[in-house]
Amino acid sequence: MTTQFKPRVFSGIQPSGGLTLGNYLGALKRFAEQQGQVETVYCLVDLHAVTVWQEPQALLRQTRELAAGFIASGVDPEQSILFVQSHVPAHAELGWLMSCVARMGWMNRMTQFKDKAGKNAEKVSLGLYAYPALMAADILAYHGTHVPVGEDQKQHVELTRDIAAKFNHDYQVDFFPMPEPVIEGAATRVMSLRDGTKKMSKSDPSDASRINLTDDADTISQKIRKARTDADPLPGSAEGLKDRPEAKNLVNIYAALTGEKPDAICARFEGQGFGAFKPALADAAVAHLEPITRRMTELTADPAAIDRILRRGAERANAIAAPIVEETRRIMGMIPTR
Ligand code: AQP
Repeated sequence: MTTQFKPRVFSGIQPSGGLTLGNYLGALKRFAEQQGQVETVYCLVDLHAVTVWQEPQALLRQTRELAAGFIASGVDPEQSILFVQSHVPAHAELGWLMSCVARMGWMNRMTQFKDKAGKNAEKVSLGLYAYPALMAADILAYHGTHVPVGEDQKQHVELTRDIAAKFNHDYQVDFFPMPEPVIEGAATRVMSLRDGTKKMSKSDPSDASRINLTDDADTISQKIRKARTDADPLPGSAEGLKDRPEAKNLVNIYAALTGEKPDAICARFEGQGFGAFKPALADAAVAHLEPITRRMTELTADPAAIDRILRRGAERANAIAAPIVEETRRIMGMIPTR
């Protein structure tokens, strides 16, 4: 008989830099929308962030800023469990156990590792390579069933399913659920403003490539005005954006911000150049992001209050994850601690 797992949403974001519009549309906005429908567990994954060098003071600041970004985007720390990964030992422990289940061949296929390591694969940390096994543990430590992510993380959630299935098969149990990646909406992959073939990323060396959630109205407008586009006017329907990555990206961002369909946006701006479209996009971005930025500034002014929220979240997270890890150890044949 297969176990019916209680639906539980789990997702995380790395405090590896300031939040971008990509993180907001691909993750935060959707995290807030999931609340109330099912139990929601959201994690600031600092153990993932340190797989590449993080200057300690910057990591501290970025983690608090990320917590403020979650809350300002509508994640309610009462309704959701909001916490820092390194505060809950279950992550590191289950990460090790899951890295003993994952196979080298599976890990070698992970495209994010190849992208991040580039030609430097011999010099990057072992942690960067093992990252997907830790991510699997993050999800499985809560018996997470639904994982809202952007396109870039789909492969890692699929690997989590492979690890869960192998564990269940090897130990003849039905202990871990098969988590589903939830990839929905117009902005599952927001692209760089400088290169429509690269995703918008908080660690891109070019600040002009992204909109940060801390950018003020003038900076947002300027970045959108300077965003790379082609010379053609907007087509009458979204179909006409095929093979025009930069144009498609700007229309998709507008759609995700306003809730209007890309087809309707194209029909409204048909025949007009980006000189007409960009100011409308800048207005929509500023109107949407301004209250979030303001709230983030208020919240980060009181770091002690943020730390209290995160510690309380860690207690709630630990209450779910610790018994799941204890049971994992028992299944594997380790002497119970109690
Ligand atoms: N450009 C994007 N479009 C849509 N979704 C995105 N996400 C990230 N970038 C985009 C989603 O945000 C969540 C958190 O991502 P993460 O911080 O854990 O790592 P990442 O995917 O590697 O994000 P970044 O911004 O590119 O960070 P760095 O530069 O440190 O690697 C995920 O759900 C992700 O899909």
